[in-house]
Amino acid sequence: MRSKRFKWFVVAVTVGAVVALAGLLGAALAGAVGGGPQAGNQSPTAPGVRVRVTGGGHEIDEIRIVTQDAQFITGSTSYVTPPGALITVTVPPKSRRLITADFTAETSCFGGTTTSPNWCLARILVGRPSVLGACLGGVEAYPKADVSPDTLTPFALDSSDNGRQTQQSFEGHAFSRSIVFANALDVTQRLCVIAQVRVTNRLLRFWVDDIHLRAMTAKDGFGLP
Ligand SMILES: [Ca+2]
Ligand SMILES: [Ca+2]
Repeated sequence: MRSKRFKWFVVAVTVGAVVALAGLLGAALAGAVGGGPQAGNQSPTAPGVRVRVTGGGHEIDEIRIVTQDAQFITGSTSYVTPPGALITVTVPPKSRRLITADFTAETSCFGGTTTSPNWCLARILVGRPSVLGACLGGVEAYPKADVSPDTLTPFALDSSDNGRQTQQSFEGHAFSRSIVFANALDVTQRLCVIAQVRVTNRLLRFWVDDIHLRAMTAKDGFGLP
């Protein structure tokens, strides 16, 4: 026959397990009903992750696509827009739209030096289209890797592996960015979405070819301020 001490041990373990399970369930519910991260909040999380921004939208309102199959090559250390990597979307009066953009291309990041950084960078901006076809006053969409407080970590779409790669190091690469725009005006506003690229030193070259840029808007955008 089992001793009383053993029975109390079994009771204590059972109660402990129930309490732990209740705690886990409570934490999950708290997250579900608002105890967790909120849409649009920026909160420091684990070391190495500086800013987390969340957001979204409801049904898709617009999808705009541009493709470009001519190669583009640059050695610019300032951001430049590959020909054709521009798209426009609209935001109706008194409304908020999630604008989300996806970029994919064949790239080659080659040359450079034997010391870091030898990166080929990319970003997506949302701005105002000009009559001459430019995109003015662009704001970087999230994650704002290029203006992040986590300095020295811009977004490398490609790399030359410290000068070891050649022009023949063609690779398919892609990235996505999102932002919410609130139109407080009584008229529809047109916005431009552009992809831009640059290199981190003048000995590097960035080849970009066969671009597919897609921008979508979704109604009732939230977060991603
Ligand atoms: Ca091509
Ligand atoms: Ca590469």
